[in-house]
Amino acid sequence: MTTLDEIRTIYQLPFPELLWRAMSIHRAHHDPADIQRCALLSIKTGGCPEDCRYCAQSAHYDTGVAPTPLMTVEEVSRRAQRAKERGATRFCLGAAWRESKEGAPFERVLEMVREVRRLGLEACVTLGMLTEEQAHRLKEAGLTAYNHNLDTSRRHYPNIISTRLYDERMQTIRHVQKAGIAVCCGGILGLGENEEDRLMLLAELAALDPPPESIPINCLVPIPGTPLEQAAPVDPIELVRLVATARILFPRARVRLSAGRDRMSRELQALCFLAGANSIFFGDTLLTAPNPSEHADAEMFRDLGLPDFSAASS
Ligand code: SAM
Ligand code: DTB
Ligand code: SF4
Repeated sequence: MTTLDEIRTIYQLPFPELLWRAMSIHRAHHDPADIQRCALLSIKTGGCPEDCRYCAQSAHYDTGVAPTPLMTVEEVSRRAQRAKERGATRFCLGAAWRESKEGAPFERVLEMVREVRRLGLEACVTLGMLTEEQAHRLKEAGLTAYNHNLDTSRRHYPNIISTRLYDERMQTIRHVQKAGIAVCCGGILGLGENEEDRLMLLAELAALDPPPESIPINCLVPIPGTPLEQAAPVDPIELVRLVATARILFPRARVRLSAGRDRMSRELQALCFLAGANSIFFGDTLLTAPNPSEHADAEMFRDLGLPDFSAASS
């Protein structure tokens, strides 16, 4: 197991050394030109009972996000086909739930997963807390990965969310692992945490067995109406250091440069890809917040000489 001291030593290496190590490990395990494109769809937006202080969808804050009912399987199918045509290989479905519902809504989500798999896409869902039984049923439906973020360090967590415990997150992750589904688990930078908190989050991820298959690194998208609307932006060099450290600690994982790319320069994103980020969300919106336009991403990929984005721009 990697200790916090070891993680800190890596993170604090001189920048060129850190980047070189991350690049070497990246190349040993991946084609560095292969950046996974994930499409993201909110299948049930807003009205969430949790009080996550960063979230546009929490019912505790007045963010102007109108709650919607659960989407139909037909609509999900249409969106997934469109995403596939634009070069997505993974389709991610998000629901603003505290825990996954039983009965008809859950059956519908299972059907959505089957449909996404039928289209030949990887399927990932994020539905809040899951029971062991629900995890098994998702596995049977063909689910590729379950996204459940730890968000921040255990000690900073209560400052961000008061309606659930870190250990409840851990328990859902265990249920997912037990069902044989890959875990997608990461966090958010810019929640008022310090460097140590970020490294502690990486240590929590490193203690998972098996390690996460993918690690989303989100930068806070500040949402007007939430307690974190005025949070300071993440320092770009700190972001690159964290991506590089994650790459070194998790050689095989997809490190996903997730929310917040709309406020990043192309140069910063390019540095993140050098440091080992090899997955993005693409499409004009994330769940509720803006993402770079498909056109801007296609252009960036073309300029970086990264393959296969041409279909998206035509
Ligand atoms: N309700 C489920 C849950 O919380 O697990 C699934 C949906 S939730 C929106 C998925 C993840 O999106 C959160 O765990 C958080 O890491 C990320 N997220 C939400 N709002 C964000 C924001 N404003 N900026 C960056 N990341 C955000
Ligand atoms: C993840 O780590 N980031 C995505 C996905 N998993 C579900 C969500 C980002 C949400 C950004 C805020 C919004 O769109 O409301
Ligand atoms: Fe609800 Fe998820 Fe948003 Fe928290 S992050 S308020 S659980 S939708």
